[in-house]
Amino acid sequence: MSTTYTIDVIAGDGIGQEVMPAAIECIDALAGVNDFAITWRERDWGSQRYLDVGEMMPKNGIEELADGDGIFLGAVGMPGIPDHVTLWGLLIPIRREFMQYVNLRPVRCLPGVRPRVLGAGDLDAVIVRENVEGEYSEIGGRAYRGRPEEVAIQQALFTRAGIERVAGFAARLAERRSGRVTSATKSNGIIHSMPFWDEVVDGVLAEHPGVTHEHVLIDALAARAVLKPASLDVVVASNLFGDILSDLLAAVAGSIGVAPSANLNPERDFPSMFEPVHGSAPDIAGRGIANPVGQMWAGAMMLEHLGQEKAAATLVSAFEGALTAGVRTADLGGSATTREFTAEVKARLVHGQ
Ligand code: GGG
Repeated sequence: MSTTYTIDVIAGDGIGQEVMPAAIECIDALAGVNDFAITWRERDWGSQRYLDVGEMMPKNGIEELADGDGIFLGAVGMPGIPDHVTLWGLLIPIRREFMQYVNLRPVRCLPGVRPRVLGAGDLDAVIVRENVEGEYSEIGGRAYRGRPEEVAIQQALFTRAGIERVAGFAARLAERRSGRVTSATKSNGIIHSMPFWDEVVDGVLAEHPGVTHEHVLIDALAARAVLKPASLDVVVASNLFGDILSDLLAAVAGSIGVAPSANLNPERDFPSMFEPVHGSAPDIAGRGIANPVGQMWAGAMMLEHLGQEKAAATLVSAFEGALTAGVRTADLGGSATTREFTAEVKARLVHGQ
C-alpha cells in the first residue's frame, strides 16, 4: 500500500521561490514511481508576509506544522528587513520549538564540479552543528540606546545535555563512517564555555571506543578546511562555528549553491526540517539562474529521513548525472538556467542516467 506524507513547504524569500518548485517537481516525479505520495502544505510565510502583516509566520505557526511529517524550507532574508528579524521570526523558532538540535550538513565534491581549492576533490565530510543553543542565544540585551554609553550584552549558552546529545550523534555517525571525529573548539581564548565543550565531548567520546577524536581550534580548523579539506570526516561544532565552517567547506567544494542541510529532531518527537545551506541570494533572485542542487539534495535528505532511501539515492544520482554531463548553473561556471538544470535532472529520474 502506498504511503502518503504531509510536508509543509516554506519556499520563503528570494531564490527560495525558484529552487523550491524545482525540487518539488523532482520529488513528485520520484513519488510516482516509488509507491509513495506527498501532500504539500504550502505556507506563504516569510519576508513578504512580514511586510504585509508584521510577522514572518502566524502566531500559531508552530502548532500548524506540528502534525506534519517534515518541513521543506527554501530561504529566508530580504534586503530592507534586518536579518535577525527574518531569522528569529521563522527559521530559529522552528528549530527550537521542534528540538531540531542537530543541523547535519554533508559536504563533498560533486562529480562534474570543479573544487575551488587544490586537493579538495576527495573532500567528503559531514558537519554536525549544534542547532538550538551556543552562541545563538536570546540571553542578553541592549541599554542606553543611542547614547555614548550604549551597551549590548550577548550571552552564549552551553548546557551539558545540549553538548552530550550533539556529540553523541556525531560519535554514532562516525561509527558508520571513518571512525574519526574532529571537534571545533576555541578553548584557548574562550575561557568558560569552550573548555566545558571539550570536557563534555571527551566524556561522550569515551563511551565510543571505536571512534578517535581530536580537538582543533576553530581558527586552525578554518585554515585546515582550505589547505587539507579531505583530512576532515565528521566535524562536531557549536552553532556559530558549525555555521561558518559549513559555508567555508561548501565554497571549497565548489559552491554554496549545492550544500544541503537537515535540522533533525533525532528522537522524532517533532517534525524535522530540510533546507539548503544558502540564503535568499537577493543579488540573483528573480533571474531564474539559481542553482537548485542544494534544495534538491536537502529534499533527498528528507526522503531518506522519511524512509524512502531508494528515491533519495535516485535523486542524488540524477543531479550528479546532470552535473557530470556538463549541465551547470552560473555559480558552477555553466550557463544553464534553474529550469534547464531541473529538466535535465527530471529526464534522468524518468529515463535513468
Ligand atoms: N536556507 C535557509 C536560509 O535562508 N538560511 C540562511 C541563514 O542565514 N541561515 C542561518 C543559519 O542557518 O543559522
